[in-house]
Amino acid sequence: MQKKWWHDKVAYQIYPKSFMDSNGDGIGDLRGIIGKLDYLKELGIDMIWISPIYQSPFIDQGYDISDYYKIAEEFGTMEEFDLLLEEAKKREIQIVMDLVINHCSSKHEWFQKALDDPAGEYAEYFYFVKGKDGNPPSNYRSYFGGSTWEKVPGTDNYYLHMFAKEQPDLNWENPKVRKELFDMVNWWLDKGIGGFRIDAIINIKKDLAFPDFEPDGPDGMCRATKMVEEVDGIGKFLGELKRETFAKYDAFTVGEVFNMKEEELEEFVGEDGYFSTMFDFQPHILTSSENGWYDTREVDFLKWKAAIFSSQVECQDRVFLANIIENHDEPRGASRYLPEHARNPQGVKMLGTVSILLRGIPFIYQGQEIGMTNCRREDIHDYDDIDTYHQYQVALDAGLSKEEALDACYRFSRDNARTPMQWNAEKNAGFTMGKPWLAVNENYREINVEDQEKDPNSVLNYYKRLIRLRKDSEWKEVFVYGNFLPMYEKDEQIFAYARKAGEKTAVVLANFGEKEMVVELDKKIRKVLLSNQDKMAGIDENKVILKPCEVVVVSI
Ligand code: TEU
Ligand code: CA
Repeated sequence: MQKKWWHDKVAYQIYPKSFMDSNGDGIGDLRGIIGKLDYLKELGIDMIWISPIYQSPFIDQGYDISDYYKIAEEFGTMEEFDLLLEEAKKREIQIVMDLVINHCSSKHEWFQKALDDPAGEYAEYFYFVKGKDGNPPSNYRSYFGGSTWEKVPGTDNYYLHMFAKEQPDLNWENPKVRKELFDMVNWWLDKGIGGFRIDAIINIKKDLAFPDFEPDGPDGMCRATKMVEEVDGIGKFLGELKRETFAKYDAFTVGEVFNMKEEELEEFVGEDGYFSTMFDFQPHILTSSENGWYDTREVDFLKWKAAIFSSQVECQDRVFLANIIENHDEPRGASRYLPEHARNPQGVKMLGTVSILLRGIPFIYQGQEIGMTNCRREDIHDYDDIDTYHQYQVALDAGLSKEEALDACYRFSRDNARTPMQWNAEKNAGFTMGKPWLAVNENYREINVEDQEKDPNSVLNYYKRLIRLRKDSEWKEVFVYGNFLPMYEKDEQIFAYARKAGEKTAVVLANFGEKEMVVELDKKIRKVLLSNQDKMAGIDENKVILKPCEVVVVSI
């Protein structure tokens, strides 16, 4: 495999609104991030993906951009962004921006001009489509509920929005739109950013006939992703995007790709793929239900392990994945992938280990490194996220009680990952001197950076050792490029795999179960490379005793 500068990096996702507030307005900002670069450097981070910081009305928390060339005043100024870039470079940290080009904000001047003249050239920047007998052009349900079609005032046209009605989809069929977007991407790359995380990109290709599909819910509509899955031709757009932008800068790109056609994997992220890599979401979509969050299943350990193992085995000779436990759209891993008895610091260290030593670029989400958890709210109005309000209503419409609907939000709300970063045990977890835009998780007194920095056995200090092992000069080749070899696949407690390059083999052994286990290896154990125990239960020639929540990495 041709080596690339990003292959051996350890990445960290910052959700800027919740990371660190430097000016007391309760909203995280760029100066807050600058102040934490040393913390991230010490953690072992080489690359930071920052969720959108462009000008936005924040209907969808910045994923609705009203000016691609401006920094949202809530986060700071372009000068502060340039300072962030410079300070990151000094620490050999690459900055990766979030690229949201399937849609923009309805406040964007393109859309405002389109509304002013629905027959003019800017209407062509979007999908303005005639209704059918006074109804929307098709029966698609948006990601956030309701029709994907909104009336264009004063006309019998509708405009398409896969997400919120304040996020009109950009018309990629229009070469003027593609040129505007490519120019913008190159403008940011010229500033010296390392690359982009590419938002919701699978949605950019539409079936222009907008056919109806069999309804899949009580609202008589069909999920819009059905159209996305059925239509061909996205490659034309993505190939042009890469040629006209990323390829010119050797930029790193990581696709947020759901609903991709299996057979298109290499096209997307192979050697000459549209993107450098893409997130492996197989473990995350395992439990989701098309009916909604209320209908999701608990994680089944064997299925979860199988999902990770099959991604690793299927991809390792073909593409380079990016692995996550959580992100700004997903529940906290510590509250999702750990069985009840393992929801403790040892379990969190174990979960981090089995994920971060996989083949592929690890992306750590802010707060994951200290074991932040989901946050239970007493009332739906304690939530902010547009998708949470939508899913709460879906649960009520399905006949659940308010308590049950609220419990579904507790388990799946995107706000679980958006509670302020917990820096210390002071007021508002040290995130802000003001009133946080979203209330902190009350467990910040037990889970915070400051306390964990002082405790050699903390999750944070374990994560530092874990990342150091992954980057250790003796083991780097193994963990970055080494083969992935599944082990104990059918075992209902053990999560184990080997990583092998040349003559060097490391084995990861973890006990997710409630009983002590003896694990036998077919080779002699040479050395313990990492353990989450200050004293291991037992180890001899080719056997390891693993207590519940115990993880160990050995060389054989
Ligand atoms: O998410 C794209 C996406 O597929 C979402 O529908 C995601 O699956 C959902 O939010 C899970 O609840 C991206 C961003 O990550 C998300 O934050 C934005 O809301 C969305 O695009 C629109 O930009
Ligand atoms: Ca602020």
